[in-house]
Amino acid sequence: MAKFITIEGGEGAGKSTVIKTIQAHLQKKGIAHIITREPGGTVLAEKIRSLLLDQGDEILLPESELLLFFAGRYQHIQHVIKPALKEGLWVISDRFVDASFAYQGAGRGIEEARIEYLKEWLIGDLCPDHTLLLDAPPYIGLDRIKARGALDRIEMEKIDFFNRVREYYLQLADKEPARFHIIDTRLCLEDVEENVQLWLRHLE
Ligand code: Z5A
Repeated sequence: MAKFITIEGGEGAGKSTVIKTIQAHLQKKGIAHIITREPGGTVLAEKIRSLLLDQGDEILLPESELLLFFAGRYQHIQHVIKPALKEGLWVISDRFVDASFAYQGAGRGIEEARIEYLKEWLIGDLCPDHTLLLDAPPYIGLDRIKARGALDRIEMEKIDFFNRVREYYLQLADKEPARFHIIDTRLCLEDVEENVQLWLRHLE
């Protein structure tokens, strides 16, 4: 049966790296799937991604930021996620709505009830079957992405912002243990990959 799997975590936690491991595993097992991401996932939502991540001349206000994430997400759900699940494909998404609660809620301070309202309205009962949370103290991920090149608009936030995001994710994982699986990405790449493989075997 089709599964909807999301990958969450802080900046540079290793989501892209882990998704390659998941993709290789699904290909080996002959499981039909798509890999997608938020913000993004459709032509229009990728344009919204640029609005969200590029450094612009005008300050993007937290509420506008939240609404842009949800606008892209709605396109993504209707045009990509739901059709793929309906076709029986597994959907692996690099981030989904948990990120709005973590970043715009805990990070920016937008009231959770407002995000919950958008979630109920636009997402309804679509919920990931499994969420892999890649966890490491923010300074580790930030050092990794700094080594990779220039930072985007959100990556330029202060460390306190990322600490609140991390704390939120860990609390959510604690509240929903059946959906979440946490992988410690302080470990070296080989150990992270081995832990991802173990988790994948457990999913089948
Ligand atoms: N955002 C939001 O605010 N609200 C929302 O609703 C949504 C998103 C959906 C873009 O997301 C931004 O949007 C993001 C959250 C916000 N904020 N920021 N900043 P994104 O997912 O596209 O971007 P990201 O979180 O910054 O991901 P990233 O930079 O692409 O990182 P990653 O995919 O998690 O990591 P990676 O590319 O796999 O690894 C980074 C580097 O570290 C790379 O050189 C790896 O080789 C290295 N690495 C990875 N793992 C290891 C280990 N274990 N050891 C050593 N080195 C490692």
